This record gives sequence, structure tokens and C-alpha cells, in this order.
Amino acid sequence: MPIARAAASVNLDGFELRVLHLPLVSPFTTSFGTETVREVIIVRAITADGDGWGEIVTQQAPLYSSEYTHGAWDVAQRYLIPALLDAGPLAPEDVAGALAPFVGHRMAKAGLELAVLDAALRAESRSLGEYLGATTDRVPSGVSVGIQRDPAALVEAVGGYLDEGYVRIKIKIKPGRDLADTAAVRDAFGAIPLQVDANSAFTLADADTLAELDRFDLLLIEQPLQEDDLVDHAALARRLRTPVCLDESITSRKAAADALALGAASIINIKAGRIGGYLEAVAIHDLCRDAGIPVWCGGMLETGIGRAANAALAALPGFTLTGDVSASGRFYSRDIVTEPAVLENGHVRVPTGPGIGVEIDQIALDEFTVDRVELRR
Ligand code: OSB
Ligand code: MG
Repeated sequence: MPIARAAASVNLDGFELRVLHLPLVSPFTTSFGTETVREVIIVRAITADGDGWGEIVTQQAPLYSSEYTHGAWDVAQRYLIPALLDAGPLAPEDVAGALAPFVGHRMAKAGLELAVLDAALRAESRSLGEYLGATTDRVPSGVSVGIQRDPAALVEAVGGYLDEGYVRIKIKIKPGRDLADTAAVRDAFGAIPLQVDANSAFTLADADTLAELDRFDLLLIEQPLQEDDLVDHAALARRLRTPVCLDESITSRKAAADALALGAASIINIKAGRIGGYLEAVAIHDLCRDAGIPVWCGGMLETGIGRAANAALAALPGFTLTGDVSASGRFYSRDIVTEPAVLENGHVRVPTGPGIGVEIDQIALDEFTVDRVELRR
């Protein structure tokens, strides 16, 4: 279902952007690198009726995608924010159109759109979940586990998350850290819901190795090949019994439609940041639901702002697979919202308050801020 009822327009007075450095509880390693501190941009939309909050999920370096923090910092101030401040009264549904002339930079656009959406919904006392079309009040919680020192350390890490109650495990893999890591987790924990994420680290020449993953009965393999490799993903999908799921390649609703038409994926990871916002996320959800394609909600180590919004998105009916919608404590010992998401019987609650439904912990926000700028109309 498209958005049932549009939100009212807001009169934007300006935006505040902050770069935050949030320490992670433990290093997070993927095929593209290791993070110990989450660098992220927090957006505050300043309106006559109050503030709205968003998050730009870029990482410090362009390793996951072409976007990165200081690129987003620049494009937001130089082009995107001026376009929004020039647009006059703006409904959340108009943000993407106002930013459409600027190619790419979807994470930056998504963070700005979320801030406008939050401001508009708070002004109407309407929750993001209700607005997007959520049909449940809590969502099952999966966890993304980084590459560890060795398979034994991975088993220990996974065991800890299972003890906490996470209902689905995703492990990161890369060439040379694939079959043995997956086998170790299967051997240790039996038939748990398990999937792997390669973050684009393989090529079609690795198809024989990837086909060996079939014996582990995985829920899916996520993004084995590069972002542009749709045709190769289709070729690989024909070789594997394990369903191929795309993350990095799905940059828009159009990219999702193309990937499905090519047979490059049978499952899609929806991340609002990667595709330019929560409205585009609903559009991909609707497309996949009509096509009978399961989707799940991915994550980008969000702070409590994006984490609350992701829980709302994951509560839409087409999200039939468990997402990377983990508790805040999975990544942070201190979050920037007053009630960080917690795990309750393997689930995370969908906030019901106005807008994203969480309040900012201003002291924590200030403490983690390393750069700040305000742009006024
Ligand atoms: O590929 O899903 C990914 C984190 C940063 C960049 C890319 C990815 C991830 C994760 C973490 O896997 C998901 C989460 O936020 O829990
Ligand atoms: Mg991924």
C-alpha cells in the first residue's frame, strides 16, 4: 500500500547538522574494514512548529558505498539544504522531488527527508509507524555479527547473542573467511536461522566456493558480488541453491525492479539510507510484496534515531524475514536517545509516540558531537 494519508507541510526555518563520534562496544569487521567508532551525521530540521530529527548513515570512508561522511556533509550544505530551504512550505512527500535534480547522494537525502518527516509527524502527533503503514507493535530482532579473529571467536560471539535472545544470526564473510566460519557456527548451534553477508567481496570466479555454502541451509547469501554486478548476480543465483539477497545493488525502487527482472535476487534487503529515504523504502516494499519477493530491514549501525525509524519500517507486512533491527546495546553503551531500543523476548518495540517516537538525550548528543553547523533560511 502506498502511504495512506499524506503529512501536512512544514515551514522550514533551517537545519542543524552535527558529526558525531560514537564509540562501539566492540570493533565491527566486515569484508571492507573494521570500525571502532561510528562516525555519523545527525540532522535537526528546524521548523516553526518544532524540530525533527534524522540521521545520515554514511560511514567515514567510501567502502560500503560511494558515499562517506564528509562528502555528505559537503553536499548537504552546498546543494541539498539550500534546495529544501528555497522550496517554500514542504510536505515530507515533496522532499525527494525537491532533491531529485542532484544525482546520487541518497544517504544524505534520506537523512534530510527523515528529519522533515519527523518534524511534520510530530506537529500532527502522528507516529512514523502509523504513517508508513506498520501492522505490528514489535518486530523480531536479528543481529549482524562481524568477522572475528578466528572461527572459535565467532562461535563465542554468536553464542552471546543467542543467549541475549536474538532470533536470527547474520555473519559477515569474505574470501578465505567463508566456509570454515559458517561451518563452525552451524556445528556449534545446529539449525538456528542463519545467513551470511559478503559485502561485495567475491567475484563470479568464486562461484564454486559460494556453491559449497549450499550445504549449510542458509536463509540467504547477501551481496556476494559488487554493486554493479547485476548480470553476474543473476548467473550466480542460477548456480546456488542458497537464495541470493541484494543490499548494496539496490539503490532505488527502479534498481530493485531491474534486479528482479534479471533474476539477480530472490530476496531484498531494504535500507532507507541506501535508497534515499523511508518513502522509497515503502515503494520497494510495495513492489516486492506485489511480486511475492520477501524483504527485510537492513541496518547501518544506526543511532537511536534511525533505529526507531527502522523498527517502524520493519513493522510493514511485507517484511516477512527478520531484519538487522537489533537493540541499541548491540553497538552502543550510550545512545543519543532517552529510551534506546532494548531486546524483549527477541523482539524490538515499534515506537508509538509522535514522529520517530523517541526523544533526544541532549547531553549525550553534545558529548559525542565533533562538528556542528547551522543553516538558516
Ligand atoms: O552490509 O548490512 C550491511 C553495517 C554497515 C554497513 C553495511 C552493513 C552493516 C551491517 C550492520 O551488517 C547491520 C546493523 O546495523 O545491525
Ligand atoms: Mg549487507
